Amino acid sequence: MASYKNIVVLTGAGVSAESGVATFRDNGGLWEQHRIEDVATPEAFRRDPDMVQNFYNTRRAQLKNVEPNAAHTALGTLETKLDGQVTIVTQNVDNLHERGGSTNIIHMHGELGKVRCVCCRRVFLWPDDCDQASQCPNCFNQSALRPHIVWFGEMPFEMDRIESLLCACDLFISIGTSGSVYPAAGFVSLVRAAGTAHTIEVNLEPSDGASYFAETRHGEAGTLMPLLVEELLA
Ligand code: BV8
Repeated sequence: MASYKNIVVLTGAGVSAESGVATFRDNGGLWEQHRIEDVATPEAFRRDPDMVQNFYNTRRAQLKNVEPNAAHTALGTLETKLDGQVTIVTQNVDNLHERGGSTNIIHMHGELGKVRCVCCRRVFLWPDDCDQASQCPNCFNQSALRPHIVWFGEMPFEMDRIESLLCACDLFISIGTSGSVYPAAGFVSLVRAAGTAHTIEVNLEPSDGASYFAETRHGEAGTLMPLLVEELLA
């Protein structure tokens, strides 16, 4: 395998599946238990903030019971050992990439372990439950803290930086995502339009965007990623 100096890795819920974190669209996934419109939109939060806060409180609590898997730790090793740059752009809101050893991470859809004040817009680490009685530690407003999550209809974080990275990379790897949500699902097209980067999809099954990738490896990320990282570091 060629040697790469500037790798961008996009991850989705599938990279955390073997850690026991529910995905969205697999059997038993989150969107089977809840409608997106009821828990992951600004309108839902305005309509029923307690329902939305509970949805995220439940997932935040689950984070305490899961561990990074071999895919997370393989990516941490890649960042540590590659003679070049590795950037993780994750759609996931869990903290398993951090706990797997990666440090160069962009959480484009936010983070479960943080809340944001809708009044003063400050962001706070928040490992426990958040509800309408929670008070902003900065401006002391009550009922002002929301999950620091990008909901449907909201602009993902750091898009300019992400687009620059995608245009400059020489390898784009997509891991564990169904390719059904934009703008993340369009990243591979942006990489292909920008130049000559190699593109690899690592997914349990072909994603909606599989045909856009120069190379696809189908199977469990926890098995495939250590092998791919070994090739990249050889
Ligand atoms: C925006 C945080 C604009 C919440 C999430 C048409 C074109 C372009 C856009 C749109 C469009 N129609 C509608 C839109 C807008 C919308 C969208 O794309 N909708 C979809 C449904 C069509 N997008 C948005 O709203 C985005 N914002 O467009 O803003 C804008 C412009 C100006 C001003 C303001 C706004 C924001 C979207 C972000 C929503 N938030 N997450 C939360 O977590 O609760 S989305 C959520 O689902 C994830 O973050 C992720 O992004 C997305 C997809 O999930 P995946 O990660 O892919 O997981 P999934 O379960 O689907 O798939 C798992 C995969 O893993 C499977 O393929 C499976 O086979 C595989 N797998 C399973 N196990 C393993 C495995 N692979 C390997 N190993 C395993 N062991």
